[in-house]
Amino acid sequence: MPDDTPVFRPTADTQSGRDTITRKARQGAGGEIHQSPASDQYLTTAQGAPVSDNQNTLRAGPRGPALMEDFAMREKIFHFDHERIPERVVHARGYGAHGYFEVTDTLSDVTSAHLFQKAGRRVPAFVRFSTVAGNKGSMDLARDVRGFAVKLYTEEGNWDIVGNNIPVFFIQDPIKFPDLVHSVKEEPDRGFPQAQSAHDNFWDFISLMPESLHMIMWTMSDRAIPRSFRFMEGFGVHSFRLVDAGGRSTYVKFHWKPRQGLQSVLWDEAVKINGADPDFHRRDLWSAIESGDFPEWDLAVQLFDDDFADRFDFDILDPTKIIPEEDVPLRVVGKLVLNRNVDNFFAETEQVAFCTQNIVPGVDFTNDPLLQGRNFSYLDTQLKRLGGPNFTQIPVNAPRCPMHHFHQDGHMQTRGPSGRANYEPNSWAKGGPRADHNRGHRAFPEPVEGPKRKLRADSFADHYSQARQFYISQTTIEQDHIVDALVFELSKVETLAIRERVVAHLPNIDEALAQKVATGLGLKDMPAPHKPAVAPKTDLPPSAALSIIRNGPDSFRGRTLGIVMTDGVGDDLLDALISATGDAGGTVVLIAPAVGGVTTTGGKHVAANQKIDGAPSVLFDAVAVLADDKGAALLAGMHSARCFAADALAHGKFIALSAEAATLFNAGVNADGTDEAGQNAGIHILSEPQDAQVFLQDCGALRCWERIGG
Ligand code: HDD
Repeated sequence: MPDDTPVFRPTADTQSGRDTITRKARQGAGGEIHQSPASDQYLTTAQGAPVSDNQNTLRAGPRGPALMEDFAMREKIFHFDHERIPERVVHARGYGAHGYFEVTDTLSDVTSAHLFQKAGRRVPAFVRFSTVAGNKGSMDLARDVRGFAVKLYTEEGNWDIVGNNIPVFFIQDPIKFPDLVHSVKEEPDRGFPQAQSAHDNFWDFISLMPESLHMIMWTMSDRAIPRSFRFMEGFGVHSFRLVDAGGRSTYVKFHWKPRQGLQSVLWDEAVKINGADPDFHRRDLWSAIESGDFPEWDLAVQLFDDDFADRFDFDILDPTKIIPEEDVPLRVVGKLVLNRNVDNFFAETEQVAFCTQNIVPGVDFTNDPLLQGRNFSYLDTQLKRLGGPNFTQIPVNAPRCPMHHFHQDGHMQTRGPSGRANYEPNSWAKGGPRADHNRGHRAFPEPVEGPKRKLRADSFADHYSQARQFYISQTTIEQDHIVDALVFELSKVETLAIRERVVAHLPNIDEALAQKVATGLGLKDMPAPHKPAVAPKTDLPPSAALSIIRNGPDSFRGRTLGIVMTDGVGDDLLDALISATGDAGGTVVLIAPAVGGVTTTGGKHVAANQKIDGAPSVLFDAVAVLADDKGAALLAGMHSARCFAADALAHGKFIALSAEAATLFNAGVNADGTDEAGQNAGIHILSEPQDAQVFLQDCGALRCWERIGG
């Protein structure tokens, strides 16, 4: 094997103990290390008293009753009993990492925010990605929106951009949020389904809420089954304001663009990944960071003014609408890099508290009603989840800039300022702290008037035009996936009337879409179309930015090749494939019939990372099988190897094979790689080591659509 073998991403399970110790020792975060190589540590209670016996409870006689007096036993069980905190009411399952945000282009022309005054300014960041509907223990590849919550620890306080990987939302008014969430979560009588929108309650709600249809197009698209957190975009969703030192306001929408490109899995892959590795996304992020392959996103802004807002076809305060990049181009102003895994999942990822209300001077809210409702909900929910108002003192939540305020006491208070003054104004501490009009956050003084009424603006009434724009912006492959997703989801709906009500909305988006879904569901008659409040616009142009396939990766960087090898694998081919993958910035996972590894033709022993049963091809971006005749026959007799091959073929994976392994994949493959049946696009027979380079070039594309009929 070559010396410059690409780093194998350690699997969390096999590396945990050893790795954790060195990592913690290196970073020293929090100061405390559970497992220490030093031998002079002894076990204590939480009060610090040394413990004499951690195996046996204090007893009266060897077979007698346990004694309440055993304070060490009582403290241990008491603490264990209280280990859990409520999981997030939505976005319960998530994974976080640390990094930094660096300004690459100043925004001083539009905002007074200190951060954006100078290119090169860098602040620490913490990001938590999540699914929405599933509970904390649910699987990563649910068809769902992904949360993309960013906390920037700026010199003017914490700024949270609590976004999603989809730029619009289901509803326009926060009063509908509990209904939306109730409808998608488990049905209350039976307590299932878990982490799935494919059930009656969700689609019942959607069918009665036409404003959700644009978002539904996004959630039925491949956006809802990303390949990993690293390959997805993030959006602030709402229109915010940037405000300059002179008080001038500019509207802004925030976009996070992955430098890795966009990539999603197929639904059949998602279903199988959930079984093979329910932690697929969190493992991917952890492994990438652990191996030094730090994911990066550009922060891009769309800036616009009231003139544009007045001209635009839709209300810029409506969170169910995008502003196409063609209408307001993106301006890249910074980069986000995630370069450090958490030391303790609970302390950091679980306890991190994002609040949309956390903004900094120079940034302000708009009257987007959903945003205004969120500003209440997030602070409120942290109180419930984290148990008191002092959650801002938990290290992951604490600002990294100086803080001076008169809040005091409360549960779990760890801050104990001395002195007499705990109110303001006071005459004790003449120097302050005092509010500073020039430095502090000032709300943009937008004049507001109007009668108090519960109503929805007419400018929010068009629910279909942008749903249509999204649909026509997709490639044919992606449109087919939307049809398949709708058919799948609605086929799980037991009530015919609900299925029909959903289908009745679709002609307002696209006639052919409606027809295909109706056919897929086997509906006897096409239901009468739902009558929209406002006639949908049919002249909105497609936007290339909305397609994943048009914005996919341009190389194999950050992606993974799974190589199945058997005894008798050729040294040259194996080495060449590993080197070529490393050169392309990818990672190799070696798979063998036994995890102990194989012996090459050259007599070298090569250890495997995975046994074939535990490493189905759905876990990899591309695959290879290197075997001699005997190895190929062995694999052909293994169900797991046959499934590996069948799935790789069906999912359009790029495939590299030693000539002997070709039969496992496709009876039609000729050893010389010729393809009479036309089924072998994307399949490379490696004869010479240099063929590996050509293979890796092919792998730069998303997948081989040609073979699977895209
Ligand atoms: Fe929310 C969590 C994103 C609408 C109420 N939301 C939460 C998280 C993300 C979002 C990423 C997870 C944060 C984390 O990782 O800790 N939510 C959104 C986006 C929305 C949105 C992009 C629409 C544009 N959310 C929304 C509304 C409400 C909430 C309308 C309530 C009126 N969201 C919450 C919450 C959560 C939450 C209940 C649960 C856990 C938490 O806040 O910290 O307050």
